[in-house]
Amino acid sequence: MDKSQIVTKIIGSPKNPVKEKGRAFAPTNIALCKYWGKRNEKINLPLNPSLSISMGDLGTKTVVSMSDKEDQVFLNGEYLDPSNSFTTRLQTYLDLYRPSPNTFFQVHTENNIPTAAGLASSASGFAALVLALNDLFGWNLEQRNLSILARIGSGSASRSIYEGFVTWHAGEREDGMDSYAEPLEVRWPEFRVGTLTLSTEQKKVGSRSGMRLTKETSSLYQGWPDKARFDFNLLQEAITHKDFSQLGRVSEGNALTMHATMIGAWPPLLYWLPESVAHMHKIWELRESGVPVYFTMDAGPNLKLLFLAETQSILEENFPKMKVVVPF
Ligand code: 2P0
Repeated sequence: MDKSQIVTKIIGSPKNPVKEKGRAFAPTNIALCKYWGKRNEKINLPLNPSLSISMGDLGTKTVVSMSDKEDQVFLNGEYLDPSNSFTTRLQTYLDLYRPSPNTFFQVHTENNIPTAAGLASSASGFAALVLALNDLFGWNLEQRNLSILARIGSGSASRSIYEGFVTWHAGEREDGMDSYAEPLEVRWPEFRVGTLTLSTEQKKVGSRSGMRLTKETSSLYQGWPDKARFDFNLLQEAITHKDFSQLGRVSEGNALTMHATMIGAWPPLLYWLPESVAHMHKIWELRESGVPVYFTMDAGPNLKLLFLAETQSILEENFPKMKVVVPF
């Protein structure tokens, strides 16, 4: 099954817009149980379930309309050259929704994620685009189908359709119709995520090729899907009972295990910088001294701290550059 067959299954054949402009916002998200490795690369089907927290009002706002000449993409108010890789990736995705081959789109997309924060924007970007298209074409799709359409743009975008804690089921079907995200009905207003930006350099190996390399060459990868399934269940339990230390332990262990699989790849994939490791030690020392703080890391050198409101001031003292996100 390819992307266009999935789109046809969900929206039927492409239709004309029902309004002039479609608008939407979607939050970015940080995984506590990571998505790492695909069972199908064409339609982004994961080998393991994942669980994330959406980052409140940090994310992407998108406005989409039709245009008669050519596709036009504006990022943060700036027109992008048609050869820009952001534009071409978007165009390939928009091909799935054109009412006819000579209809074009104008897309205005704005990220309020500080570009230096080390927070992925493809997740909120594809989720906001799908939600804006749903508005433009009047599809009135249920969220599960919106999540599937976002997933075929970028895996982690399936989770950015929702706020709060979100689970993404790996699914088993070849067409991926059982691989969608759903929100957990738990609000945790005291929950905090602190972002520590240690480097803003463009990474040499992106997530997409990093996942493939790890799956194909790391002998440690074998154990990953089972470990992730186990952590996924423990995290759901921790969230349901608001057990912060279980949430922190499992999230930190899950991130470190994912990184261990990458380090075991060949050529080795090590996203950490010396500063990343220095900050890990600092967090472990603080924890030893009784401060309940944990971290998670994605495909990059930056750390995201997990803590509760009651420890915010002590952590701000220890990490003056940390930016605090309040997800609820
Ligand atoms: C995650 N990451 O769960 C994991 C942890 C990076 C590390 O999802 O190929 O950009 O578009 O499906 O979603 C990044 O992968 O990859 C990612 P594609 P995506 O957040």
